[in-house]
Amino acid sequence: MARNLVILTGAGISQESGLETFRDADGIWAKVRVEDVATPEGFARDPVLVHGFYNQRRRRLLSDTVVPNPAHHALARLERAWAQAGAGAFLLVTQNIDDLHERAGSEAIVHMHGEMLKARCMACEAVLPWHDDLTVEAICPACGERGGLRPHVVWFGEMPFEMDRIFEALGRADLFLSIGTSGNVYPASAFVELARAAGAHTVELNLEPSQGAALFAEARHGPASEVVPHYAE
Ligand code: BV8
Repeated sequence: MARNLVILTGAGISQESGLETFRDADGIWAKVRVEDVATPEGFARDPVLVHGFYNQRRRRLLSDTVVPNPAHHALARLERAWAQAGAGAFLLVTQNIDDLHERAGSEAIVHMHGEMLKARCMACEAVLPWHDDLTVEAICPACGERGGLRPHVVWFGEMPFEMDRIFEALGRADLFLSIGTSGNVYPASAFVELARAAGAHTVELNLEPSQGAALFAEARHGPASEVVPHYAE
């Protein structure tokens, strides 16, 4: 039977690669206020602070020590095996703005919260690869506007990307895996209910039970680098 698989990942899958999560005790939201660095209002109020927040995370992501971990590699292998078996549709939806899934070889990826290695021009809407620090002085290579570039990420109150494609995939899912996410942020936190409504088997692979744990038919708890390869093989 064709088996359409949708996978959702969150910060927990990148934690063992050395990237901070958000809501763990030592997480990002313990150090900076969401309102100041992850909202359009915060950016309008203090763009230098917000650029600094993302520049620091971008530099960390591009450092030599941050590489995909066995969980990222297991999902890339699973995608290839899925295609080779002609098993059905495969979609990897990530809330993460890092590029570790790409570096591990995953291809069918949706970055619903954007990507920190891209900038967007607020004047011409161009989306540009961006591996340097972003500043309020930066000039858009596409239109020449100075000071109009922002991180190409989705802040609270903004519309996540490719929601139609995600909802369509969830509507025909047979299997839904949720990996490394606390289930705190909507609309990602509602995906398990959409998958269940479509008749999918739902599995949570997480260090500990998430906020939405009771909604899943199955759960495996432990570090992603152990639990995901074991489940995916
Ligand atoms: C929207 C920016 C409309 C990029 C982020 C009141 C009630 C309910 C909802 C709302 C409300 N008021 C407003 C809302 C909506 C709001 C929302 O959900 N607010 C919540 C917080 C109250 N959402 C929005 O505004 C979204 N937009 O709703 O638009 C709409 C809706 C539908 C369709 C169209 C339009 C926009 C949300 C995007 C916000 N941007 N970040 C960035 O800087 O990264 S959110 C931020 O949280 C990140 O993107 C992150 O990806 C995301 C989710 O966090 P997690 O990935 O889950 O990370 P977390 O630290 O929380 O959890 C990590 C988990 O991993 C833990 O469970 C931990 O145990 C586990 N773990 C740790 N280590 C490991 C591990 N697991 C395995 N192995 C390990 N080693």
